[in-house]
Amino acid sequence: MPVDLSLYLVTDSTPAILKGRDLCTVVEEALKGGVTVVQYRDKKSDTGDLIKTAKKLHQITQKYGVPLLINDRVDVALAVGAEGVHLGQDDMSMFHMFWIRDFPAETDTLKIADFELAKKLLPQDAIIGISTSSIEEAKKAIADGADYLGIGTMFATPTKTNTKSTIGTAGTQAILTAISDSSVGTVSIGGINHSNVQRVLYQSRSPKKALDGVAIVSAIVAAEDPKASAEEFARLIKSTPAFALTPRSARANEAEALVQEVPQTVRKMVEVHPLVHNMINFVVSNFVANVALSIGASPIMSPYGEEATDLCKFDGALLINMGTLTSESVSNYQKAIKAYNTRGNPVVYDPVGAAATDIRRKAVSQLMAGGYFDLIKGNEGEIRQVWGSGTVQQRGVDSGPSNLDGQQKAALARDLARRERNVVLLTGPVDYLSDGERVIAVENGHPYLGQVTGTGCAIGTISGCFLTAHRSDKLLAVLSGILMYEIAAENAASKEYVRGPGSFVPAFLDELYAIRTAASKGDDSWFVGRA
Ligand code: 3NM
Ligand code: MG
Repeated sequence: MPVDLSLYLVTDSTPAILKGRDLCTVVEEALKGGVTVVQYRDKKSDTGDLIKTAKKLHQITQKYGVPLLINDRVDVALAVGAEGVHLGQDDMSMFHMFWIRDFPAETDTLKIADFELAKKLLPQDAIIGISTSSIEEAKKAIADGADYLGIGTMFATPTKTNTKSTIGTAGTQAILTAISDSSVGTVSIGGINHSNVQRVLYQSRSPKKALDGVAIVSAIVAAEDPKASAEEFARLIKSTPAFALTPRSARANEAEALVQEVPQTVRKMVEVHPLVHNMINFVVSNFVANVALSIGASPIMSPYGEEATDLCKFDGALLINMGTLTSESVSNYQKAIKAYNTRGNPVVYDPVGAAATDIRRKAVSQLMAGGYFDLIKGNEGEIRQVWGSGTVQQRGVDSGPSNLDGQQKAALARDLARRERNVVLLTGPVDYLSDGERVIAVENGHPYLGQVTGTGCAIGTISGCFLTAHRSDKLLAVLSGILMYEIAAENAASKEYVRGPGSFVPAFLDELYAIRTAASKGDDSWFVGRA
């Protein structure tokens, strides 16, 4: 009988998590809230106490028709008639077969025999789950005959600090891809809470295999109200995240059809008059704010993460540009990203100098683990760093040369977008834009753009404005922003009075303003024959 793994509760009896409450009461509350499977995990109590508690728990879980699994202890599972066990890779030697007299005494033998022995001793229909954190472990567990895999550690968590590796959504996706022809059940574990559960399910998904559920310890057991917490998890698990890409059916002449939609997308953006919240470097702040004003958006420059709780309520986007990173930036970004993700308002990530220093490389990993970005925008080096920050098994472009050709750049943008299930813009002389399916190369623009600070950063801000106004197709939204921007740059550079970067800047703002004014009147002539 297949188990419903969707909301998998793992218990914890440590005082910091249980906070003096009775474990059985907490578990019953969680069951009322909709937990679909319970694992009794207690690494400290002695066998007598384990059996006593497991018995009580089993009476409760049976009332709710939910299976009870015992962590590590086949003996305890047998003693109370639990529905199964969960075995960890590192727990393989912790076997306590106290009544099997002829059981071999060598630890090595115990380790090897663990799974097989559990299979042999437990009833035929018992559920056996295995912890896995790599493709190899997952494949081995499937070959052994595991019913489901606990895949982790998703995010670093204070609940279990001795975890082997933090694999994130990208690592989880790599495992799911590698085992996609197996029907084995899968749950993700580690640091999952209300604010990230939808992203965990959404971003871990591989084309042919998705997670069946999430395993939770502290976000339910340590919650003020475990029932309410479980209910909220159940609701979130069932619903599509607000930031999800809209599934599209493929069309013929895709690129041409898409380009034709650009002028109306620009009109829409001007109409919406989006707010754009910039957490941006101080070098370009003024220029970028002026660009946003010129295109008809409302910029606010705020590095203060807590302000996002209010700012995210407007029809607008968040831009994270880590060009002048400080010791406080990452925690501020994370607060803001969480607010916008929860609201479903777009977030753009510009990982400026991503590979430049240790601090920045670490910031990239933290941010990639900490939220969903509708768009990641960067140059080749930055996008490569982002790509490398989240893989269990690096592949493809990682091993390639450091200077990618056009085709490799297009593939990198596409692979990252596919993995993160978002849109990626890899900038350069030719910009590559992808949503994981479509890849578009944009060759508009002018060399003066490279001679003025902030012209690259402004693309992040502009993209945020367009993503706000046009949510049904993120790729089209970003494409429209780039084309408006680069056509304005071409127009500005062609003015007689523009002699270099200095005179280019005011002309550029004027041309952005001119396109915005035309668009607001429904005039699309600025676009005809330009892209
Ligand atoms: N196993 P929380 S992480 C029990 O990675 C456990 O295998 C993990 O706790 C693994 O939901 C973990 O409070 C703890 O973060 C998960
Ligand atoms: Mg274990």
